Amino acid sequence: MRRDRSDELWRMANEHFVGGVNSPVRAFKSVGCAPVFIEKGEGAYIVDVDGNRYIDYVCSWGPLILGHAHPEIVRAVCEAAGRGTSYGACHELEIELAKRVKERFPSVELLRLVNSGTEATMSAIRLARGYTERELIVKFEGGYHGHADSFLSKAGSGLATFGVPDSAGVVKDAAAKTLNVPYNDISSVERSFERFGEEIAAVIVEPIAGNMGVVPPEGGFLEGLRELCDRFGSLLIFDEVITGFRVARGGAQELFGVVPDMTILGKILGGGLPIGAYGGRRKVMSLLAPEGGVYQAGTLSGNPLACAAGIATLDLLTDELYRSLESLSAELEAALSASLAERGVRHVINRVGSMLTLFFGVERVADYGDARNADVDMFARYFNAMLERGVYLAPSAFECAFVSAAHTKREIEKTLAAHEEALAAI
Ligand code: KE4
Repeated sequence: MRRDRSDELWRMANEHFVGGVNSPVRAFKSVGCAPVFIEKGEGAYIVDVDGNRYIDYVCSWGPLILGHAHPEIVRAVCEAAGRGTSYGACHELEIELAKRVKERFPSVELLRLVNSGTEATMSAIRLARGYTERELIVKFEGGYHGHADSFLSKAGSGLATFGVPDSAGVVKDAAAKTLNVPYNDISSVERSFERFGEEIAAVIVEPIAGNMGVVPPEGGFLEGLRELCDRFGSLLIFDEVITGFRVARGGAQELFGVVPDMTILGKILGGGLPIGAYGGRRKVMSLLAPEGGVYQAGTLSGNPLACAAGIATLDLLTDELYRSLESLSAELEAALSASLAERGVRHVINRVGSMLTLFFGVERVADYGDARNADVDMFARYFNAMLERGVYLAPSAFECAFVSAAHTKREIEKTLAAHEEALAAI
């Protein structure tokens, strides 16, 4: 596969950006090759600057549930742009987007639009602390909620489960206010609440984990979080940046029937343009400025182009579209798994709807500890072999593959053919 132009751009990018990228995972470090530079996206495909076409299972890390350059979204964005790219003032499109969110997420009585998932989660944590007048946050090992200090905290050693910084530059206090517990382990959460319950402002959870690879909640886990938060007066925050509008019109909370106090949204909400949102019960949200004393603001919040793209996207997400996403994704999962089993390759595929992860070398992944036992070297070889054969997977073993509405049986067949050749080659 020719990569001359990508390699030339990679050299140039490294002169301008740290590590050549604007987000670390794009550097392809964990899969041991230089990234390809994308020229354009077309439906289920991306085309790189050397003219190589790939079936895209990254979909910009989730937002592109309708595929690349969907004509309806392009039209909506161009039309909005013709009326100006930003007002920094109230406008009707933000109301239209909010109505669509509330129709799908009845737990959201009021919301606030921001510009990224990180901005939404960090603001929601501040609001939860302001509302409860408590400081501790519970998150889950392997959960990712963006790069705010509170979340770059990992389980400390020793008895205390107080966090220690998981990144340079994070002050100890910020990390220490975060308790890290294993995902799907409700008894660990219960023990944390028994020790610190009166100090816990909120539990933040990916209701279906996507950032350790896909890890679905086991029976009773989300219900258990709801019960503990009710018992101790803490807030339950569902980070649905990935799962929102992905696994169902109303996200994981619709799928599992557990109602959080706050919901974080992003990705699909903006149809590929920069956006984030947090929302929930009126009683909680009303503490936000300008109504209440919890401050949060943003120059481009509610940007009209992002709202236009989001409205166009959500209006196209019909029940029929979810049914076809489910059947195509199930077909892909079954065929990949059958092929790997036939070859005696130890693996497990975790899937919910059109988000899935293939883990090599393990047979069950129910938390971060399990995920870390996966064979990441095998994944790196598989990633490169699939890339060579025109299939673009996430360049990390601990991410999701996404099927979009632009993928058809033809893309699945081509993916399976590439998969057979890749397995033979690695
Ligand atoms: P952003 O700040 O990247 O828009 O959103 C942060 C975030 C919050 N919550 C969840 C559940 C998320 O998955 C994310 C961001 N997702 C990663 C990939 N899994 C973004 C990709 C990247 O970091 O480049």
